[in-house]
Amino acid sequence: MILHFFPVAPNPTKVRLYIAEKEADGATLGIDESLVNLQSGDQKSPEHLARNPLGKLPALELDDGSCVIESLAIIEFLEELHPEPAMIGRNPRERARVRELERICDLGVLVPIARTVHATRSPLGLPPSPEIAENAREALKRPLQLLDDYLADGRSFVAGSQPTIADCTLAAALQFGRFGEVALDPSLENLHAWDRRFRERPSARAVLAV
Ligand SMILES: N[C@@H](CCC(=O)N[C@@H](CS)C(=O)NCC(=O)O)C(=O)O
Repeated sequence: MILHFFPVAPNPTKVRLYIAEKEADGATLGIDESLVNLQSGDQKSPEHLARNPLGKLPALELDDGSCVIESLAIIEFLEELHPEPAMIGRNPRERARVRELERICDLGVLVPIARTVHATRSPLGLPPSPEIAENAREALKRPLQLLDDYLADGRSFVAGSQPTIADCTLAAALQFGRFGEVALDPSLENLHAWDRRFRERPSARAVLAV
């Protein structure tokens, strides 16, 4: 299998962090990586459009040549192939909890951070929009505060005592925020502490560039 990615781009990054976490705990996923340069527009090349007609990353190319697109679908697919270590919970209730947190990290944090970055200093060359940036910064506040409140109980990871896909999505989002200079409120002390801890992990060190 080949994961088509671009460094720092948050959706490929969350998949890469997930793979690195699984492998750090002993799983062998057997995935090669291939860079598609977003800044050169290679995601819109015929070669990549054949993998993902939407012209986006990531795409996981399977051995039969077909591709799984959408970061969360890729992660769920890999988790079914390699259930250990479990990164989406071990029973229906745990899985629901992990998935709800991952959606909060994605829709509540990653998406508004990406909107802010693309509306201020877009690496893809999108035009600046102060209004979009302001709305996205506002939308970010409540989900970040909620995550900070959850982390206040002393848990090591977003969903509890073990890393899950929610940590991967949040770490990918915050990296893109650092890249795009999206300042996070310093009063979110639990969130900042989680971020510092997570970035010390071998998985994060191997994947994160910013
Ligand atoms: N919902 C998709 C979003 C994919 C996406 O927007 N990827 C970005 C990189 S983080 C991309 O490829 N952008 C390039 C473009 O839109 O041209 C997923 O989760 O995979």
